[in-house]
Amino acid sequence: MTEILPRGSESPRAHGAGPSLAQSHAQPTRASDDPREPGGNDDGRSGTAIITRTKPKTKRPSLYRVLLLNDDYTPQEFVVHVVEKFFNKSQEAAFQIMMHVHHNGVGECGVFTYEVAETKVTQVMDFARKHQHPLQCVMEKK
Ligand code: TYC
Repeated sequence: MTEILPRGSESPRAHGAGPSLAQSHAQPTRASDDPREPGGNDDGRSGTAIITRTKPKTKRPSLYRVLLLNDDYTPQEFVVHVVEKFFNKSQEAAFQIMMHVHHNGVGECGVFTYEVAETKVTQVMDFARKHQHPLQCVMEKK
């Protein structure tokens, strides 16, 4: 993909760099950088200076925590099984997560992009309902 860039945005920043990412989509901030501006940095021949980007600009997806909520009825063993089965945790890690939820009311099973998180929530809720347990699973934006 090649796109036409506003002047001043031809050096994409690395992920996590600096506070001024917002400027990368902005119009030229100096009149002299605007090719439409008389006396600016225009090449003075075509009336238009074009800078292209060959590398696509990537955007990091938003991330979502998938949480289990405590209740008084779902058996501990069932919760451990759910965490192993849907969040690919070892029995030991799943037990720790279950106990965290049991003691704190809520706990994180994993962090995913939106559609993966939504799928996990649906899978857990369907599985709990099928086994007639009131276990609740939710997602929250990080
Ligand atoms: N509190 C439940 C019990 O004592 C166990 C439990 C843990 C339930 C975690 C839900 O997300 C949960 N049987």
